[in-house]
Amino acid sequence: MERTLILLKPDAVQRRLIGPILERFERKGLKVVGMKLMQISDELAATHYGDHKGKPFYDGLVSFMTSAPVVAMALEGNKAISVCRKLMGATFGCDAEAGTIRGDFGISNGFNLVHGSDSPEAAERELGLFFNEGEILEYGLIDDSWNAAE
Ligand code: DAT
Ligand code: MG
Repeated sequence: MERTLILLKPDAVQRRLIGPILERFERKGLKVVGMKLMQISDELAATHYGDHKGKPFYDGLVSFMTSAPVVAMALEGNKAISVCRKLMGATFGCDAEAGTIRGDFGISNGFNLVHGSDSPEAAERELGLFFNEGEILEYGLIDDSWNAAE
């Protein structure tokens, strides 16, 4: 089982797409183990996207991410990190395949609706940035036992 950090970015919230996007992850079989609406600080956005510091789009990215609330989610499942990246699609909406979140809901490069951790190391770091102790819950779902029998 893996956990990953998913953010529904300000464009997703502003466009009232929280429900349709969350549905993509839920119906695939991912389990929501943490979720909150957050107005993030410049500092948190800068730390989260620290690897991109110095790139031409960085300042715009930080101001976009702090422009309105985001929904932060911790999702759990079998290969959750790569499964979520596949559901999201390629970075730019114009390149993302139809059937993916970015491919179905947008065409922009930067306003691409959703963030997902890209490695186990990133997931651990990013979950720690967005969730405090006790905000990620452990609970059972009936199909956990079915998965265990696979
Ligand atoms: P991803 O979000 O697919 O992991 P990334 O980590 O390379 O992509 O970039 C982080 C975000 O920065 C991305 O979701 C959108 C924005 N971004 C990346 N490259 C960009 C570019 N060339 N122009 C505008 N925004 C860009
Ligand atoms: Mg990335």
